[in-house]
Order: sequence, then structure tokens, then C-alpha cells
Amino acid sequence: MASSVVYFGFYFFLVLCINNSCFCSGSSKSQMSCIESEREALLKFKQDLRDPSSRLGSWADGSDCCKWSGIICDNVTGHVHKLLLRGPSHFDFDGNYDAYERALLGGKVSPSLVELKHLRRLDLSSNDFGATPIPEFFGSLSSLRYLNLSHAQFGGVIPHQLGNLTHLRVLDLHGDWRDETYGRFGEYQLAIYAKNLRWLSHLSSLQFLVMSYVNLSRASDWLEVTNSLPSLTVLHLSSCLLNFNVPLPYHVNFSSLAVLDLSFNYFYGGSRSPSRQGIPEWIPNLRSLASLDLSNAAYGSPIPEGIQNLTSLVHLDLSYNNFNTSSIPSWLYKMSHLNFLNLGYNNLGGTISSHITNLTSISMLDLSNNDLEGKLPTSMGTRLCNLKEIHLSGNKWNQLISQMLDSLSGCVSSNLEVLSILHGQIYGQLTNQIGQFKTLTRLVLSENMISGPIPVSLGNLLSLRYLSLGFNHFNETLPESFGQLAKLECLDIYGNEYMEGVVSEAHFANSTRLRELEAGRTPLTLDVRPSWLPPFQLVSLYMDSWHLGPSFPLWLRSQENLSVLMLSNTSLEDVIPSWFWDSFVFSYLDLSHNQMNGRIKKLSGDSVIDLSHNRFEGPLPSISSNVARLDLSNNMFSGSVSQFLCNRPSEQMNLDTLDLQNNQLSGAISNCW
Ligand SMILES: *[C@@H]1O[C@H](CO)[C@@H](O)[C@H](O)[C@H]1NC(C)=O
Ligand SMILES: *[C@@H]1O[C@H](CO)[C@@H](O)[C@H](O)[C@H]1NC(C)=O
Ligand SMILES: *[C@@H]1O[C@H](CO)[C@@H](O)[C@H](O)[C@H]1NC(C)=O
Ligand SMILES: *[C@@H]1O[C@H](CO)[C@@H](O)[C@H](O)[C@H]1NC(C)=O
Ligand SMILES: *[C@@H]1O[C@H](CO)[C@@H](O)[C@H](O)[C@H]1NC(C)=O
Ligand SMILES: *[C@@H]1O[C@H](CO)[C@@H](O)[C@H](O)[C@H]1NC(C)=O
Ligand SMILES: *[C@@H]1O[C@H](CO)[C@@H](O)[C@H](O)[C@H]1NC(C)=O
Ligand SMILES: *[C@@H]1O[C@H](CO)[C@@H](O)[C@H](O)[C@H]1NC(C)=O
Ligand SMILES: *[C@@H]1O[C@H](CO)[C@@H](O)[C@H](O)[C@H]1NC(C)=O
Ligand SMILES: *[C@@H]1O[C@H](CO)[C@@H](O)[C@H](O)[C@H]1NC(C)=O
Ligand SMILES: *[C@@H]1O[C@H](CO)[C@@H](O)[C@H](O)[C@H]1NC(C)=O
Ligand SMILES: CC(=O)N[C@H]1CO[C@H](CO)[C@@H](O)[C@@H]1O
Repeated sequence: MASSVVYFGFYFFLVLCINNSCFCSGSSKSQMSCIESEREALLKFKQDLRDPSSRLGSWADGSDCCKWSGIICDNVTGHVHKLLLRGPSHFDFDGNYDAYERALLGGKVSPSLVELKHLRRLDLSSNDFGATPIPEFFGSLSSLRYLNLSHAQFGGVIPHQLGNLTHLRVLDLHGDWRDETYGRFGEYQLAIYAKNLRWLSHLSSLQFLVMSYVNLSRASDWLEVTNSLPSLTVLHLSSCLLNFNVPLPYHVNFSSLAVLDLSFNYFYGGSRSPSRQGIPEWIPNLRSLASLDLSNAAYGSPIPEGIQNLTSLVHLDLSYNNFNTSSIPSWLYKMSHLNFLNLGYNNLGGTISSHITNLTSISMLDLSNNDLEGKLPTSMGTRLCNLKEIHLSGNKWNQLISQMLDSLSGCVSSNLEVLSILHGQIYGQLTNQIGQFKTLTRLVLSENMISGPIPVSLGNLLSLRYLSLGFNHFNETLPESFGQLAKLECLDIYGNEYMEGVVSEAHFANSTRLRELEAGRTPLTLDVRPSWLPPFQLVSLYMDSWHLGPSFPLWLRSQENLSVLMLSNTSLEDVIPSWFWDSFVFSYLDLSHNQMNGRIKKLSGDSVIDLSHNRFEGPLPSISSNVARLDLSNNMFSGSVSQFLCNRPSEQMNLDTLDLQNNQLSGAISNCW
């Protein structure tokens, strides 16, 4: 009764207001309050939830529930229309897992939600409901248009009551792997499953369906039911253990399907051996498809020719299938409408035909990890003007790098953002022509045989964020033009054993975003002032085999977030400064093969530490319980071993490898070990 009074008062007020275009603010506040019974239902719902980070802090008794976070009311009737409690992505927490877990909602979903009779949109995705079942009463939220329970860590069988949500347009039930539960063969288990999909056939308004990572191995009606949904446009059934040996409907036509994802279905769980059933013969019937993902779905079969009949296709992913076809089939070159083509990891051999230049719409082309060889067709660079990303890694090109870049020069070189040729058997010198590719954000040429100096023109690639040139035969030093790469986050020149010469402060003049410097096993010399304050804040630094010594590099003190430090064999002849152990919590520390000396009191917070082959002396340091691997061998530590080993008998140590050989230690190894 109370609620209907509010309803009418609110209604008249608003109509009046719209006409005067005053809308609902200021003095109108009291009349805006939500419907009493719905507020009570929401408070009950909150009470049963676990919310360690107080995401629902604004949900306070006595206040207008339409203003609470995550709630949207209808602005005419005042009924709660949307309940949007999507959790965060762990990417937002930059490795701080505790903070991430605290930000997830959990606990019990209260049936009081049924009171929200006008709820159209419910999003509880990306939370952690701890493998509890999806509540059956969701089936009573009969106004729902949108239900998103994706990655919410529900478990068990999907309740058939969802079949009563006949207005649903969007249903996202993307599942999760179940923690620490393994199947008969030790494989991970999926947390949610369905024995059949009969209930789904009632949802005739459904347009968008995601059931990826739901175990559908026993749902032999999956094809019949999904095919019969008249409005379905998007269907994601990745990693569902789908059975394709099911009764075929009379005619599979999925009348309005535009996006179909059947990836990772023959491969996981169920049958232990790769299937050779190939791609189902009904796929070529789906003439309206714009996007088809069959990655990891047809292991070892021939490449399915019927795909050429899908003339609306713009996105095609056929990666990870190890097709037994010997080369790229010629019909693929005719699919000129393709914008995205992934043929990675497929054993395809032979050369690339010049007909590839007919794919004039292509923006992302992945041919990595096949057996392709020979030259790229020369006209690629002038014809494929939409190309933004090309992946050519893991093939046997046996080409000069300059020839590959020639083939890509033209309109391609002025648009390309990603060029990746890792481990591609390319050689010769990288010349200044690379400077044409000004839009590159990611350049990967590592694990090849490229020789000569690194060209100065690389400094022109001002958009570059990721540069990987490791394990090549580059010589000479880095060009100073690297100091211009203000967007660079990761630089990898690891393992270029022919490089030599000086790297100075100027090489990092604008490196404000650099986080990873992987330059180990590259015998360069760093020449910077002791008081240098680098513009970057590194997370990992590999400089092993550089000439850094004899003094300890004091500029490291400015690196607040350093977690990996590799300074082995860097001619250091110094004591470790006192601030060093207090400033850092390393996950990896290697100072071995130097002439470092002095005493060490305490090794704290670190997990892998190698201080071997130095001249450290005095008693063995105390170590924190986090240390997992410790190498103090070949030093001049002295004193009692049992003192070190028996230091804190009550504490659980994580140590799994300890090397103390070649020191001047004494005493017996006692029982506390
Ligand atoms: C009510 O909501 C609709 C849709 O959200 C919006 O377009 C409209 O402007 C709103 N009206 C008022 C009075 O706020
Ligand atoms: C469901 O929520 C997830 C995030 O939790 C989002 O990535 C996904 O796109 C949503 N699904 C739909 C169909 O909107
Ligand atoms: C719909 O709800 C009714 C009554 O609650 C129930 O008997 C029926 O099984 C439900 N339908 C589906 C498809 O679950
Ligand atoms: C999927 O469900 C089947 C049948 O219940 C079960 O045998 C299998 O272990 C499950 N597989 C996974 C990966 O969850
Ligand atoms: C799909 O197949 C069914 C059954 O044969 C047929 O009734 C329907 O008209 C077909 N729809 C389209 C769009 O071809
Ligand atoms: C492709 O379409 C052609 C003509 O429309 C048809 O003859 C052929 O059988 C189709 N191929 C496949 C594999 O469906
Ligand atoms: C590929 O597999 C198919 C089906 O198993 C077989 O008929 C064909 O001979 C194989 N082709 C090659 C090149 O191995
Ligand atoms: C590519 O286009 C050219 C010119 O339009 C045409 O002659 C050739 O047949 C096409 N190649 C393929 C494989 O369709
Ligand atoms: C670097 O390598 C190039 C090509 O292999 C060679 O011509 C040049 O002499 C080398 N430079 C030095 C300083 O060794
Ligand atoms: C560093 O960047 C600034 C501003 O972007 C620019 O003016 C300066 O020339 C750059 N310095 C070097 C060494 O590239
Ligand atoms: C170190 O990392 C933390 C957490 O990612 C970040 O908030 C902080 O700004 C970083 N410090 C520096 C100096 O970059
Ligand atoms: C007072 C006022 O603005 N009245 C208007 C309300 O809206 C109707 C229809 O849009 C107009 O005809 C009135 O003049």
C-alpha cells in the first residue's frame, strides 16, 4: 500500500516537471525516494553478501535506494530497474592480489531479490560466490532482459528455472575452472554444467548467449536448442567439451547468427586423444556469419573448405589446429572481405602466394608458428593498406631482414602497429629502413641471426612501447637515439654477445615509462654519474655481464619497485650499501660472480637469492622465511652452520635449495635441520 502511494505522488510530480523542464532535483528529493519494499529487499540482499571492501557502503537504511551505487531506478515509476554489481578485473590491481580479492562480492544471494519485480538488468559478474549454485529463484525475476553471471564463481548445475525468463535478450553464464578439483585424469574441472539445454529453448527473445567454460559434455541437445532460437545473433561456446556427434536438426541454419565461437572444444578433458572429426559440415550453411572462431577445435583435420562459402565473414580464427593441409589453401586468398585472419600454429608449409594481396581489407594477419618459407610477396606493402598487425614468428623464412621490410614498405609501413618475427630464421643487417615504420608500438625481432649495429633510425619510432631484439648477432653499442623513445616500456636486447661499447645517461634521456630492461649477457659498459637519477622506475633489470663496477651502482636506490635484479658478472668490487636490503623486496636477486665483499646481516623478504662467487665474509646472514633458493657458495663466510640453520626453530621455512659450499664454515649440522 505504502509503495503505491509513493508511486502516484512521484508520477504526477514528474509529468509536471518534464513539461517545465525542471526535472527532478532540489526540493523534489523527498519524493524521489525508491519504493519501500524494494529498499527493504535490497538491504536484506546486502546483509547476506560478503563485501570486505565496502563496495555497498552507500547502501544505508533510510536513504533513497535509487541513489545507491549499482542501482538504477526507472525515472517514471521509481522501481529498481537495474542492479549492476559487476566486480573489478584483476588487471586493475597491478599484481596486488589481496586487494583484488577484497574487492569481490561473495556470500549468499538472498531470495529477497524476487521482490524486485521490475528488474530488467542484473549483473553480478566477476565476483566470487565460492562455487555456490546459481540461485533457482533467478527464474522468478520475470522482467529480466539482461542477466550477466559471467566469471562469478558459481558452481553446479544451471537451474532450469532460468527457462522462465522469456524476455531475456542477453544471457552470459561464462564459467570458471573449479579450484583444486581434478577429474579422473588429473585435469581441471569446470565449475558449472548443464545436463541438457531444454530450458533454454523457451528463451525466444535471446540474442546474445555466452556459455563458454560451462561443461556441456552431456548436453546432447545443445545444437538442436541453440539452432532453434530465432533471434540468436551471438553464440559463445568456447571450452564446453561439446559433443559434435549429436543428432543433427533437420536443417542447421541459425537464421540470424553473426558471431559463432566454438573454440577449444575437441581438445580439453573428455576424450584424451585429439579428435579428427574435423569441422562440422553444417558450418558452411551459416551464411550470415561475420565472425567465426574455430581455434583449437579441429586438431589434425584438413582445413575446412566450406568456410569459403561464408561470404559475410570478416573475422576468422583457425589457429591451433595443426591442420594436416600442407599449405595455405588458395581459396583463402579469395576471402577479400576478411579483416582478421589467424592461421597461427597450424603446420602450414610452402610459400605465401602473391594472391595474398587480394586480402585488401585485412588489418590483423597471424601466420606465426607454421612451416612457411621464402619471400613475402613484394606487393604486400603497397596493397594491404589496412594492415595494422602482422605476426610472422616461428617460420623458416630464411630471408634477409631487409627483404622482409622491403616487402612491407609502402602504405603498410605507414600504418603498421605490430610487427612480430620472433624465431623466424632471418638474418642480415637491420638498416635505417626500419625508421619508416613510424606507427609501430610493438616490434619483435628476437631469436634470429640479425647482425651489424642497431640502426639509429629506431629512435624515430616514437610510438614504440615494446621492443625486443634479444638473441641476435647485433654488434656495437645502442644508438643514443634510444633516448627519444619516450613511450618505451620494455626493452629487450638480452643475449647479444657481440655488442660492446658505452651506454650513457643520454641513452635514457626520455625513458620515463621504461619498466623492464632486459639486457643481460650483452657485454656493454654503463657510464653514468654516481649521482644519476634515472627518469624511469624499473620493475626488472637484467644487466648481467655488463661492465658496471667497481663501485656498486648507487642509482639503483631510486628504483622503488624493483623486483628482479640480475647483476651477475658485472665486475663489482664493493660492499653492499646499507640501504640496499631495506629498500627492496626482490623476487629474484643475482649478484654472483663479482668481487663484492663485507658482511651481510640479514636477507629479507626475497625468494631467490644468488650471492655466490664473491668475497663476502663474517657469519652467515639470517634469512627470512620467504627465501626459497639461496646460494652463498664460494665466499668467505665463517662461523657456525648450526647457528644459521637453527636460528628460528619455530618458524616454517620455505627454503628448498641451499648451497653453502666453499666457505670457511664450522660446526656440526644439528638436528633442527
Ligand atoms: C528517463 O530515463 C530515460 C532513459 O534512461 C532518459 O532518456 C530520460 O531523459 C529520463 N527522463 C527524465 C525525466 O530524467
Ligand atoms: C558480462 O560481464 C563481463 C565482465 O564481468 C563482461 O566482460 C561481458 O562483456 C559481459 N557480458 C555481456 C554479454 O555483456
Ligand atoms: C517456470 O516456473 C514454473 C513455476 O515456477 C515451473 O514449474 C517451471 O518448471 C518453470 N519453467 C522452466 C522452463 O523452468
Ligand atoms: C564434464 O562433465 C563430465 C560429465 O559429468 C565429467 O565426467 C567431466 O569430468 C567434466 N569435465 C570437466 C573438464 O569439467
Ligand atoms: C531454418 O530452417 C527451418 C527448418 O527447416 C526453416 O523452417 C526456416 O525457415 C529456416 N530459416 C532460414 C532463415 O533459412
Ligand atoms: C559452397 O557453395 C557452393 C555453391 O553455392 C556449393 O555448390 C558447395 O557445395 C558449397 N560448399 C560447401 C562445402 O558447402
Ligand atoms: C588429412 O586427414 C584426412 C582425414 O583424416 C585424410 O583423409 C587426408 O589424407 C589427410 N591429409 C594429409 C595431407 O595428411
Ligand atoms: C586476386 O585478384 C586478381 C586481380 O583482381 C585476380 O586476377 C586473381 O584471380 C585474384 N586471386 C584470387 C586467388 O582470387
Ligand atoms: C658489425 O657487424 C657488421 C656486419 O656483420 C660488420 O660489417 C662490422 O664491421 C661490425 N662492426 C664491428 C665494430 O665489429
Ligand atoms: C625528450 O622529449 C621532449 C618532449 O617530448 C623533447 O622536447 C626532447 O627533445 C626529447 N629529448 C630527447 C633526447 O629525445
Ligand atoms: C610502485 O608501484 C606502485 C604499485 O603499482 C605504484 O603505485 C607506485 O606509483 C610505484 N612507484 C613508482 C615510484 O613508480
Ligand atoms: C506549460 C507548458 O510548457 N506546457 C506544455 C506541456 O507540453 C505540451 C506538449 O509537449 C505543450 O503543448 C504544452 O504547451
